Amino acid sequence: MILSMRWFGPGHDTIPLRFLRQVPGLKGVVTTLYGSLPGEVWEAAAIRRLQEEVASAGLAITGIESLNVHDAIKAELKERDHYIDNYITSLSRLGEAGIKLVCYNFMPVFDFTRTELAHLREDGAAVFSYDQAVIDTIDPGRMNEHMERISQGFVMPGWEKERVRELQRLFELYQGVDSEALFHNLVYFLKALMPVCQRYGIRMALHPDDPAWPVFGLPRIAGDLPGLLRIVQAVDHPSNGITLCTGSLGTRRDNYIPGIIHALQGRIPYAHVRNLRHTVPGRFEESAHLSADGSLDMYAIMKAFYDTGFDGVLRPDHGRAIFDEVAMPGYGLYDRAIACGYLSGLWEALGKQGKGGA
Ligand code: DNO
Repeated sequence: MILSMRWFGPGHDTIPLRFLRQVPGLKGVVTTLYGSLPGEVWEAAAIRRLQEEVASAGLAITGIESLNVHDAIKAELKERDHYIDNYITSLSRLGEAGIKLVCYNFMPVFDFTRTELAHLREDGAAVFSYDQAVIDTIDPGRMNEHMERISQGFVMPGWEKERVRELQRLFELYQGVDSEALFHNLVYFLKALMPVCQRYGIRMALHPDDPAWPVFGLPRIAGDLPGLLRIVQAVDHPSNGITLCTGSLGTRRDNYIPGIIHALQGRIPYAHVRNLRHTVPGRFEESAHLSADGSLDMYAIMKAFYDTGFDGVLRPDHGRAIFDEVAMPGYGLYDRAIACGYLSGLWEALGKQGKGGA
């Protein structure tokens, strides 16, 4: 497993790379050209600059999260082939630079959705939380204002102001796009990408829907095992993979994560590992990574990765805001560093047990 942390790039991330370098066992960062909008072609020079900056801190870019997909592709607009060509050009530039892991999502209009980004827990830690009853009171066309209000001045990934400014228009694009159509649009996109992925050895890693059920009536196709299996089987190529995000899939109590990891063996190039606590149906709050703090069994999850020979990139996901740290919600240093220690500890123990003890 290639332990990594998400880093949003110069000017966007408040955490210096030299701090990340001090996290034990960290191999590199998963990053992106944070200012770029879906559909833009990534310039080779910009990729190189990012790589040089990361390398100068003694780390490597272990993957891209995300290379976002333009809505024309997801909603099958007439310009979709143009945007697919742009995507392929960006992929080939990443491939030329030796970057071989690309995370993306195929959620219409919004990226991940939360009602609070600083929900206070008993111990004073602030976490992301979700309450369907609250979502049901929000006008979908104003969800961007809600996110802006709760994001403490940071631009949250997938919620770029330029894109979500025209939410009403975005919603209109998806009228008539049901989950079946969305699935076929994904398959069309993936089939077009496979030659460039094959050429450079790039592995695409689809991020599951978060939460893993339809929000604001928009279709969702990547929230459970049958949905994910259908996707990997429809384009049956090792480059068509999944980001196994325990926190997204784990929003649904009926998703048994270790079972999903086994069923997708060989098709998981990338893992997001985090925990959350279910409260009442339709409601959850994120927690510390520790199994005892949430509803997911981190040992069973890491064991499933270990037993299936997982050798991809793994990173802790959303951290709690603790120790008065000021950082992008979910992406501070302290709690994610604690998580790295915990996940590395589980992994070391699994490795030593696997070899009959050490
Ligand atoms: C949220 C993240 C998502 C994820 C994208 C992948 O914190 O997990 O923004 O990066 O959905 O494209």
